[in-house]
Amino acid sequence: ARAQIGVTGLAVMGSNIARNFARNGYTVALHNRSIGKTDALIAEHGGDGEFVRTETMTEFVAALERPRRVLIMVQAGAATDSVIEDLANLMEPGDIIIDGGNSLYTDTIRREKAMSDRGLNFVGAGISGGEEGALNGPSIMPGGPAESYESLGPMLESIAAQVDGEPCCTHIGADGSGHFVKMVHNGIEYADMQLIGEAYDLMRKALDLPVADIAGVYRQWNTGDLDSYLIEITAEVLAQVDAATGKPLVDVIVDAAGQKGTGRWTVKSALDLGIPVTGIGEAVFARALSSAGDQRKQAQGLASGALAAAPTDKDAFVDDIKNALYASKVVAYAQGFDQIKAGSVEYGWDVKPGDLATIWRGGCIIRAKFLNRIREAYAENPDLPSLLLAPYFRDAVENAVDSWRRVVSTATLMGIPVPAFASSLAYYDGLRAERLPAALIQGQRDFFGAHTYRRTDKDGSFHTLWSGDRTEIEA
Ligand code: NBP
Repeated sequence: ARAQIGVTGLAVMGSNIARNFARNGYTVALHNRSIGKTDALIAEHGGDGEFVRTETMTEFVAALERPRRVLIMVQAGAATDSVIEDLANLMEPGDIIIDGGNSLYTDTIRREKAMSDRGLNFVGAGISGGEEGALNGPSIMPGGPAESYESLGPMLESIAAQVDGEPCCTHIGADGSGHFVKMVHNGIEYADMQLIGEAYDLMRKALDLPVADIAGVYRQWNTGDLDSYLIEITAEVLAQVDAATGKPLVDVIVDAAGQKGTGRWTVKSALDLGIPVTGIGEAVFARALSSAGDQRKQAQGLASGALAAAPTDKDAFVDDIKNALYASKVVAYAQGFDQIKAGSVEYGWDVKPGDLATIWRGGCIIRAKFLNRIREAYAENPDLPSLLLAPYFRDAVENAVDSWRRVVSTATLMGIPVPAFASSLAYYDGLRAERLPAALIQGQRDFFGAHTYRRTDKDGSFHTLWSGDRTEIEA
């Protein structure tokens, strides 16, 4: 037994993380359901460090020093359950099973309980950064028992991305917390991608800019406040020319966005927690609409109306779009952090939002300069009621708000869909409104269902006798 860590599941993610461990000086036991991937990894990258080739689960477990540490990187769902069961049958109390797949956090809560009943430590770890991150430094969000982080933490921190000398990995909280925050991270990623997409669509349809110029705009934005991985890759995708047709690649890609489920999970969880994640919700729905091919085809003749002319000052409107993107992005993060706060209270995790901003600065898909500002905001006030109320973001959004309104109104008048820009602005306006039409809704609810309402001028619950003499009674 000489390996310090084992990795089972050697598809793209697992093999790259195994190589990352090996490159950091750890001896890594390798296992995969079918031996081909194990052998391919050793043949192609055996020189990265010390690997122990194993064929069976029994051999694999026997190759590990104690307490054993095994990282599972197989398909989420039933495959993960079956691998956990196989491992648990061979492991001994104190050993650590880490699930690094994109598991649903409620599955992680269930698995952690089952494993702790058997004396094993179970760590659900969210890992972001795709294959490149897995190899060179991902952002890692491990949950599970705090004790297990003592032996595991230093190893994970050493393979994680590093920003300003700090690892993009920290213990998040008990059981499903790591996978929960990874899920919301992915939800924010959906919103960010949708917002970037809407900005692109406006530059094409409202301003008629050539795709190559739009690539240049993103490249330029990437030098300022919007500096982020997603903006950077957007410029690269837009600059790509299709070899077969000579057109921009983006013009030959079918405009139907796929999804694997983490965005949808985020919205479902937010609905249960009662947290409005409107930006993420719009992003998930926009992908669904994009994929409704037949409906879209049949709806193409629907009239748009013809109310507005395109903006005449293109440069000024590009600037407006940039500001609208920034403000909407702040809303998406504010909503995502609200959801994390609510999940943390619901499940008793004590997640620190500032820690997340810190470990999301590198390695992961939503890495951005902007996260430094979020980190500072929570350092200043850990109990921030909303990210929108942190002085820095408050100023930034207030400075952007005129642009934001011009963008949403221009898009609306021109018939260009901007669901995420528009819903983020509506959320901002709803949040800052002194009075909301919810008072009327309470009246309606009381009318048809005697649901009662509270009054602004005295305590208690009240009901109006709507079908009687319409006097008010205390309920
Ligand atoms: P996949 O999600 O494509 O899974 C392939 C691996 O699962 C192979 O090693 C396969 O073994 C194994 N496997 C399957 Br499928 N069913 C199994 C079973 N019943 N028992 C044992 N092994 C089984 O791999 P991936 O894209 O590398 O992702 C791994 C995990 O990381 C997933 O949970 C994914 O959601 C997550 N993740 C992926 C990314 C990404 O960018 N791709 C990013 C972050 C997280 P075989 O070789 O024998 O078929």
